[in-house]
Amino acid sequence: MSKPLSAPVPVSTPVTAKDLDALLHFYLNYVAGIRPAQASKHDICNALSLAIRNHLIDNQFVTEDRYQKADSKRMYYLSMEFLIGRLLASNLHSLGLEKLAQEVLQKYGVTLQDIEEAEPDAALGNGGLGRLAACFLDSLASLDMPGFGYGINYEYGLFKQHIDHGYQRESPDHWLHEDAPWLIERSEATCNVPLYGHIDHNRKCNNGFGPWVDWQTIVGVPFDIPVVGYGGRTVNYLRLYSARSSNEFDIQIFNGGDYIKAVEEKIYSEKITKVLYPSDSCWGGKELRLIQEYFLVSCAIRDILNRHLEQNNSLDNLADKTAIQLNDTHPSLSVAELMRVLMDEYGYEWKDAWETTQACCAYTNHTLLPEALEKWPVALLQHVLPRHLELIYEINRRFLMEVEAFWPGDENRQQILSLFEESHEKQVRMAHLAIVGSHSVNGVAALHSKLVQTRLVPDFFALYPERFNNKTNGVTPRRWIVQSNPSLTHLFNDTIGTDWVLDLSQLKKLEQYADDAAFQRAFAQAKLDNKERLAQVVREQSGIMLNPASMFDVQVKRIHEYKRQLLNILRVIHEYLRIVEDGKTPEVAKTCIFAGKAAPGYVMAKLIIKLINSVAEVVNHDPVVGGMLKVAFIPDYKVSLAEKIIPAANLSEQISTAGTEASGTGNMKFSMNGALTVGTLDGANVEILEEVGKDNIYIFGLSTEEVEQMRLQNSYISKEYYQSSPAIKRILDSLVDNRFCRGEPGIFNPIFDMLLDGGDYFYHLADLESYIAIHQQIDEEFMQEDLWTRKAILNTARMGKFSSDRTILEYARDIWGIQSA
Ligand code: 26V
Repeated sequence: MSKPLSAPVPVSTPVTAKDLDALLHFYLNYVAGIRPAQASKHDICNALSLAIRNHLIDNQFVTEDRYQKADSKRMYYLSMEFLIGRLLASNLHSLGLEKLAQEVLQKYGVTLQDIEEAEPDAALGNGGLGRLAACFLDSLASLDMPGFGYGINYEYGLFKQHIDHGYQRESPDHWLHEDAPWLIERSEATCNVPLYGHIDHNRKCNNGFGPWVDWQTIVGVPFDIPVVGYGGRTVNYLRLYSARSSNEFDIQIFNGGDYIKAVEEKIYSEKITKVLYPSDSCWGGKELRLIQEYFLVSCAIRDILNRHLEQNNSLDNLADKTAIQLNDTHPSLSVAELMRVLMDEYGYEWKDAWETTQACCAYTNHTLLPEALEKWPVALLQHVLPRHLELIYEINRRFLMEVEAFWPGDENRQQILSLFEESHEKQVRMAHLAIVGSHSVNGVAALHSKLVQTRLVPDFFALYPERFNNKTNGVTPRRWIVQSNPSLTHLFNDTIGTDWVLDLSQLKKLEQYADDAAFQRAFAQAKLDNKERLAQVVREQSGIMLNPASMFDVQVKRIHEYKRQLLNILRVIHEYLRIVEDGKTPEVAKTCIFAGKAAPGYVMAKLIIKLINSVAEVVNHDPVVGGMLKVAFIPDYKVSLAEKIIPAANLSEQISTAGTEASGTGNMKFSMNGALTVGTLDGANVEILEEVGKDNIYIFGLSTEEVEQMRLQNSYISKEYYQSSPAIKRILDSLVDNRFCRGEPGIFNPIFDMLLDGGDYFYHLADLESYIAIHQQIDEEFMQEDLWTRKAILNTARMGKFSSDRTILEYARDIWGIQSA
């Protein structure tokens, strides 16, 4: 973390090439202590970022003055993950400083692109949930809205992935080791986080509870990343907290003479923000993760209240001026923390504290998978946060009285709805806490929101129907078109002007060019440029050769059984066997591209990666295939890689089992960039179908209702598909006949067994035949170039709905009550 120098700099805000040049020189020479002539790309990247940062800081002050003058209501987005990726390119673009930077860098003999590529990704998230948070921050700032991110300043982001003999290997991503020029330390806003201790039941405070005593303190130090909106007018911030040990605490022990213990305590405290937890196939119940969540909540609530009190006399009007959005249940301790602070520290009565808490908080659900729903053991909460547990008991007691009034004498309902689950180990259901403590509960796509209401928590929906709503996800067109796809951006700008960047519905105007031969040619050329660019990157980074003339058929996302990368590779095996065993000559040359990380403890997901790599090894070297079918697993998927892969895709694979993918946002990015989707009726695919029309998307497979019916009736028997379909039998047998497991006999048996004897929980075999069939149709249509390009153009033109600007406007209107200022 580099601290900005307090000595005067030549000019604060670079507006001419001369200014920028002087600043760059200053940061290289006097801050980094490097002769500019000897600076590496990394050094230049840092210096340039620091120079640009001055601009952001100036604009941030102006923005804050504007919000204060307007006495704006503010929204705080609490999230354990912000997957922001690289910032130099997007910040330069938002400020309109790209040309200037290019000009100045000539002197250093490097291009702006070289320098942008030297920036490490900030990988402070696992996947969709964290990337959504980053897109939302971009939209909030671009819409001039007072919305701010609160998260954790992990020292290690999501692990780096290497592929070793086809197996995933993980290594740490120590991104903060390198200088982090975008982080601005705000030590003046440091806060104390209490942990452990106990309740003294022998005493009573004014609020009727015994005091929480003997707690230990961890210190939260905030670091701000400026978030600039498109055009540069608004600069909000993302505030990330690092944990430090408390000085008082250390001094006490030091004075006691126990030096080693003091150092141990310090190490323990700092451990809290060391590492991002990879989302696993199931919850671990890990104490450190609970402490991380509380650490974020405690720091954020403290900061929010302090900010409020800087502008207001009391907390009485907190809810008029504050919205707190809980990104999934991870920050849902906010409900208990806000109650605690309002009552224990500010003396509010339960009723007023509760009204304020509910009016401030709102909760977004991002998953229906039972294993991903957070539950914390009561014993653990009792140990770490005794006061919060006591408050949760009281919240539950009062809530169950409401349930009793609504459904008198219905003990079953009480059990279903209770915040506590009485299993072998008593647990708190964090989703229930979030729902009870919020005025709004939303899902992230129309289908998902409906399933939240009908399947996940139907009794809560019956009790509080007005609380539930949908906010279909979106993505920022600034990063996902303008920045990642310059070729297409130029074509759009030349054809319909530039207004679409802040109003994506304008892309509709492209529809009239769908049949225009010149436009089609230019559109197809942009796609080819992107494919060549990707081929070059992949060749340089991992030595894999891609043929840009082939169809790029792409599935990139976290590796998970429900996302069904396995279905995809089974289909690839089928196409391979058709060539080598049935003598079929493929009509379309195809490259099947995969990328994504598996959680380190998720054995099946890691085996699927190995299978993909093993199939690649065989298919890519089989002379009979003659290069007509290729498989490529691109290692270390991350935001900056997505920016290169997505614009290069012809076909986007969105093939989760219906009813399992809450929304998906990759699906939106692909379609905007002119890829056609092959997908199930799941998540936001349903709405993409509505927008682009059934002729411009390839839908296959079981519907949510069909899957549900089959589950209820226990009528899905995967073995029957194996026995009745020769094609399926042949594919599955190839997993165990050592065709793909050279040198490691039997390694894929667990996949074979899971599919046939393990019940195939995600219904791979039920959808395999229709998936194979639709790929046949896709191949035929891909050969008709004009037809394909027309469909691709219509995809792009009709994706206006999926801008995160639209999503944020809906949240602002329906949930937060915030306005542009
Ligand atoms: C679970 C866990 C469990 C272990 C500890 C770390 C951790 C972190 C996250 C999660 C659950 C993540 C849920 C999630 O990422 N949902 C995704 O949200 C996207 C944005 O709404 C949505 O597009 C995806 O469909 C959905 O899977």
